[in-house]
Amino acid sequence: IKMNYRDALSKELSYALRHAPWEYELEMDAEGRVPIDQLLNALHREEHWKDVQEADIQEVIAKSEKKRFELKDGMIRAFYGHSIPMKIVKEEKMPPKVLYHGTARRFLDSIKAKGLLPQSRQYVHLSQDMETAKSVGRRHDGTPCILVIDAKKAWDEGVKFYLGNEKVWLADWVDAKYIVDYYISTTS
Ligand code: HQG
Repeated sequence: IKMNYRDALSKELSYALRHAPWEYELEMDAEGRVPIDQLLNALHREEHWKDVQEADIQEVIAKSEKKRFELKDGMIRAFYGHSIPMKIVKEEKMPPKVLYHGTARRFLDSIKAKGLLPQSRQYVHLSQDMETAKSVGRRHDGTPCILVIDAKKAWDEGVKFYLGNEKVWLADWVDAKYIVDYYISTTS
């Protein structure tokens, strides 16, 4: 399938699985999984997706630079990014010692005052490495800011962390006291 079709399908999957499963009449389990057949049937009702096949979704997953979805045992889910009212249950896990968060310079004052908030999503999204954080931040600001989070200290003090995928970590809220450093990324 063509790149444009793949990208559009990826966005459609994100929308259905993260933000609006009811528009597709999907029955989502506690971890955010829905039966792939249910999703395909819903997509087939739309003219644009009438021919989409499970193999196309497999191709979206295989060729994506980010690990956004899991397709396993006839079920598909988004690993992170949810905004629906039902809070998706994520696996609690000990984080690496340090995590990063890429954001916009214009959010810094508010972040210093209130800590990292999930905003429109269910969880705060943190990155395993600075490069990933930089690309996340660039979605909000051409010259993004990378915050360094002392995840070990937070974990030791009882803050819960959850696994999104290998590069994306989740938390309910990150107190500003755990932001120990930050960089403004002037290079690409
Ligand atoms: C900011 C993408 C003001 C926060 C990415 C961020 C990620 C605050 C923005 C995933 C704040 C929310 C999520 C506070 C946090 N005051 N602003 N107190 N606390 N913020 O898009 O983390 O491509 O909802 O810094 O790669 O940017 O979709 O979250 O800038 O993994 O798969 O509020 O989505 O993945 O923005 O991105 P977002 P995010 P996909």
